[in-house]
Amino acid sequence: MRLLRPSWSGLVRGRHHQHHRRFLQTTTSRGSNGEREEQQHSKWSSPGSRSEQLLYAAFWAGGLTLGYHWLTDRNNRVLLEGQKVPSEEELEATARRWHVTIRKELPNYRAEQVEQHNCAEKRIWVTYGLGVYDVTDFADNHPGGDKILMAAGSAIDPFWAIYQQHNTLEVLELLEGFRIGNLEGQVVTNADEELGSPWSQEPQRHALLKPASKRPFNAEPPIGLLADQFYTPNDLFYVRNHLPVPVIDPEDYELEIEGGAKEKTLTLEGIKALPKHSVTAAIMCGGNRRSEMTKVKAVKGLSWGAGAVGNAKWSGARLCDVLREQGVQPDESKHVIFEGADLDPTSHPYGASIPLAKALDPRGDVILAYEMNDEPLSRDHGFPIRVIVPGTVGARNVKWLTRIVVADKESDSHWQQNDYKGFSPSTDWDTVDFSKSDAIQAMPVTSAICTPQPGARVKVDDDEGHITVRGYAWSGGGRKIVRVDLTNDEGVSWHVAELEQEEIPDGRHYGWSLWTARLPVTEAQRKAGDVEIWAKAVDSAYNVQPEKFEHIWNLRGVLANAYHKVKVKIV
Ligand SMILES: Nc1nc2c(c(=O)[nH]1)N[C@H]1C(S)=C(S)[C@@H](COP(=O)(O)O)O[C@H]1N2
Ligand SMILES: [Mo]
Repeated sequence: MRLLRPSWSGLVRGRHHQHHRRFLQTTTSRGSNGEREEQQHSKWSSPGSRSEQLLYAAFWAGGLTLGYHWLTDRNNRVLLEGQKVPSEEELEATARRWHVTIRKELPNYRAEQVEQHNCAEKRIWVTYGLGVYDVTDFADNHPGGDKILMAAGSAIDPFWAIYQQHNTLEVLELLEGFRIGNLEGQVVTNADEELGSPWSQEPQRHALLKPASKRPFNAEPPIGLLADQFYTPNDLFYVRNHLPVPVIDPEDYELEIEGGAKEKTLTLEGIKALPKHSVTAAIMCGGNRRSEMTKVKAVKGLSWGAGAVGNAKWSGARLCDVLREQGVQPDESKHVIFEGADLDPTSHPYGASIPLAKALDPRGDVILAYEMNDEPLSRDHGFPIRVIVPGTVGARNVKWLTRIVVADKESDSHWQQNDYKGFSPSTDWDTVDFSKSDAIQAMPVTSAICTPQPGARVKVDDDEGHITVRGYAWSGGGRKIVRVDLTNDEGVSWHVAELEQEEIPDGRHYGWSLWTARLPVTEAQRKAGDVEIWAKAVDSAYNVQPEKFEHIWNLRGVLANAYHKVKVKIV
């Protein structure tokens, strides 16, 4: 199969100047709003130790996926000695300038010279922009530090180009402390669009999708629009990419299937020739509403509002049909692993898995989708094929699906093993053991108020003294929403919303429910002007949202399903 993939996988292995140059060219347009936002949402109470910072830097410089999550939100500051405490802006400006600044007091090195320093014995050098850095101590100080060898003797820019979350002020500052020279004969241009940059082939996006991070692209629509339509318009559907979007020629597309009696490869036409099945399913990111949880205490991860969810009609072939045809037998202990065409810098594809039981269950409605709301999938949403696992956390709905494996074990991907798991509020980054928690599959019940928006000036309906509130509710595992309760007096009185939902039996109810509630506003509230509205949904198992985030807080900020609370002004 010939897949046109963004081309860093070769670059990682390569050690040539050509590559240096290409890497360099991606550096000038860094510093997007996304990471600034992340920093704002993530004040850590105490700065880490120096060695901790080195550890993070080692991970980062190696482009290790595990590391980038750790690094993302560290807001610790490393001040160079003798420096007075500068303002945030000054620091930012300085840090951003460093890698494009020639430091005259330091020697110049050619790329070939840097290349020699590719192991601890010869010292480990890397370049970033115009800077040459000796990062040997990063590698020495931590067992995982050997990951830095991937960048040893070459540029770390491509890692940043892919995981731009690393491109934080504190890391820039830390790195500059290891600067030993300038890279000779390099021109820094802004050529992200240049062929060969992993980001040169990103699709156009709707202007209303507000990025939480630009590279990889992660964005949600304005929440105020979310409850306008039962089916979220495709181009406003949130996008959650961990890597650059792969370019796939539908003619060349092939899906490998391993498991059962035979191995098989399906073409796009082959998949389309199978019986077509449609399912309405909401897809929700495990990090949806993280920005509310992080207010209790900082968590690591993209700062999603309540818009990392959308509802669509998905159409394609049923996975159970495909697996049965292969002769796959039910086995409660097995898993189905999915791989995408998007590769990380170590050439590992995005991957995730689900229990085989879910995949084989006709009522599980797992499909190999090629249509979203009756249109071909867009590139951002997984063109030409993605797996839809209704009722299951977004992360398992693998896009750009290229491989399905029936296996004895779960996917060993980072995203299955070391991410998208819940923990106790008392678990911190020193005590966390990802192997001890189950991977999130079915999502818990949640809801959000879409209108009015926080801070909105809401007019009271004159005749009846009500305000109108609208939003969405959803629960995982096919559990239908049975009720949404609202209060504007901190739970003294509750008002049941009217639901708009599909008539699908419980257990197989995968779409979201939109709801509308009319809340009476008292004279006192009118006078005071401020009202806080709370929403909580109840699913068919009578599971209900927890009241507050304090008791469900977890270090990755997933499963953020406490009551949604919105303060508005009554006018
Ligand atoms: N191949 C691939 N599949 C993927 C991802 C990815 O980065 N690569 N992100 C996952 C996550 S975490 C989510 S929440 C959903 C988002 O789907 P969407 O972008 O279509 O909304 O896709 C999932 N599938
Ligand atoms: Mo996600």
